[in-house]
Amino acid sequence: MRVVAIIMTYNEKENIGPMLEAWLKIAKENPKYKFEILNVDGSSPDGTGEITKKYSQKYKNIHLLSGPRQGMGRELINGYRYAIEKLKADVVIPIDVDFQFDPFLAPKLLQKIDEGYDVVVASRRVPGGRDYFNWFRKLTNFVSDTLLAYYWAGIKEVKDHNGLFKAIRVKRVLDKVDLGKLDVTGFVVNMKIIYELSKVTKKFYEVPAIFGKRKAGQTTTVGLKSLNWFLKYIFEYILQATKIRLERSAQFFKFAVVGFIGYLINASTLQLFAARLHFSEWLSWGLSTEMAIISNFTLNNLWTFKIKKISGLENVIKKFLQFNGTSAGALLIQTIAGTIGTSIFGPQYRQLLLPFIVAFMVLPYNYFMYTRVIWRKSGEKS
Ligand SMILES: Nc1nc2c(ncn2[C@@H]2O[C@H](COP(=O)(O)OP(=O)(O)OP(=O)(O)O)[C@@H](O)[C@H]2O)c(=O)[nH]1
Ligand SMILES: [Mg+2]
Repeated sequence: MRVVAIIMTYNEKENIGPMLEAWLKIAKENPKYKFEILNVDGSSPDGTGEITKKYSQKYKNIHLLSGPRQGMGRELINGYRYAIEKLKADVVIPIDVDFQFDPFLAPKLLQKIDEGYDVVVASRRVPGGRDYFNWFRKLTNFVSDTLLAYYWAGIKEVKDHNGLFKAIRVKRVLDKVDLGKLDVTGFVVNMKIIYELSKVTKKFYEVPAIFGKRKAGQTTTVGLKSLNWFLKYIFEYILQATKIRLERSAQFFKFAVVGFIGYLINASTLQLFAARLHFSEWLSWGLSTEMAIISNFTLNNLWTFKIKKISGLENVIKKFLQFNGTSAGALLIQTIAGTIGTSIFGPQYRQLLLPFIVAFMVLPYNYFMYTRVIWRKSGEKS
């Protein structure tokens, strides 16, 4: 397994050497993984990149990605891309250079990846984890992490959204994320990536981590010293959290509308087949349910999940059959319960039986299938 550590730096000449040494040591102590060490440096004027360059001449698994300072967000995305495309990463581990996170926690994160988790976060918000923030940072972190990310945006996969240090599986996880969409500059990038990842996997894990004091050098991003940057980052955080909130409610709304249309189609075709065309009872229930399934699939594909729209005839057919597969139970339940119900109560109760069956049998069944399928199949949301 190829693991790429992504070390972010801006003016960190005191820290970069010890951090590279630490990763060389981790690589030596954990020979079961193949480590590549990538320093993403925003052309630090203090010569941080020069130090990495010297190391890279001596160690061929040390790499430097240097470019103009674009802020943590954009540069981290460049780092992910470089790790995936150039260094062929199976797992990426971004980390701060200043030893606030202990890099020697990495093997523990990797162990959880080996166990099958896709995103393993070094977390200060689970028992055993903690931070040494001052009151001001505690406050800003509470607002951004707990209020904005957890409650407002509703990202409940993890409790700690703002740390950089985490292990992310590439195949079918990070490579499914549209990195171009992560167009942010500040530290909100960490929350945003957790959100994008939550669309492709539910396999998150938080390993307790202690976030200590910076080992050397000075803070580069947040702090009262750079009030402008600070306000800009906070504003960006509020904006992004709100965007996520809206995206989620819009999707839920569309999903509900599609379901309602499906119901109307179900009810009207049931009436048509059974009362007008005098099809047999079970055929009418079965056919009308299938009509609703087709409508739900088509509208959800074209509208609700437009972003991830399935295209290409072969793919559409495959997905449709799969969708039918998970709906087979609903089809059976509705056909059997409908036919039996009508034979007991009489055909005049058909239109009353339908909502009853949908609400008390089909919806609970779908919910069960949905959660079970998601839990079983990692990285794939059908
Ligand atoms: N490439 C790049 N790295 C950056 C940039 N800004 C900050 N970093 C790095 O990102 C990491 C986190 O920044 P820090 O300044 O430590 O932010 P912080 O941990 O919130 O602040 P402190 O608690 O004071 O350390 C460090 O490794 C920085 O060197 C940037 O614009 N570009
Ligand atoms: Mg720091």
